[in-house]
Amino acid sequence: MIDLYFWPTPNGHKITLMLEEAGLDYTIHPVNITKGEQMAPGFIALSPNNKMPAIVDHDTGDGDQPGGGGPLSIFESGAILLYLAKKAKRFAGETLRERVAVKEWLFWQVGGLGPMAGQMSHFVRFAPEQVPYAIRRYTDETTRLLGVLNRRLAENEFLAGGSYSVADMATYPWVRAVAAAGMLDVHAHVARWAEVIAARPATVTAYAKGSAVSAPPPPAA
Ligand SMILES: N[C@@H](CCC(=O)N[C@@H](CS)C(=O)NCC(=O)O)C(=O)O
Repeated sequence: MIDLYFWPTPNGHKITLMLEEAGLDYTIHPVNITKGEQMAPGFIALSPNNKMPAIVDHDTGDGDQPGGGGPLSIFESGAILLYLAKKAKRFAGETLRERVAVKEWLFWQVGGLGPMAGQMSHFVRFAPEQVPYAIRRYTDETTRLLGVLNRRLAENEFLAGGSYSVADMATYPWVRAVAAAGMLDVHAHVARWAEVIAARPATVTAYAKGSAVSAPPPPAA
């Protein structure tokens, strides 16, 4: 059983996508980042950078190794996805070249598209003051990165090549988030790829479970 510390943002959805694809048992523990729950000492003990997602795996199977046995906590979405791919023995590429490509595009996402699109969203939607330079800088960089993605997907079905992988699962939630702002209109290959991923049963289930986490409670009877 895996405990998932989660809030329904793109970084959170990456992990539910993978857990659903892999068919691993998990329990969601909401970390309401809009109320500062990521700063609670109990959560920081699992995720020292005080950001979600984080997981705790209670069934690591490494009891015979030095320091092994007992629950294992993991923070940083890229590290979590690579761990889960190893555990599931799936979604990390099927050939040497695909396995290298999975890491290239996973690192590209966590170091590039995620931070840039996140800053764009912050300055466009949440900043208490309008900062035109920041809006332009992060929008331009996100647009450039979508162009990079579009070129890759013009020649490959998925980011690693022919097989769906954790690199796609890391990237898709950010693309889905910016699609609402009309940013895919000029990136036809990204739009094609996003439609394919959106239709996967695991994607539908992952987003349904994720959205339920922050849904308002039903009115009292
Ligand atoms: N590099 C981290 C980023 C995680 C991240 O930025 N999480 C955000 C939500 S999407 C968060 O927990 N924010 C709370 C805060 O900044 O205090 C990862 O990939 O896991």
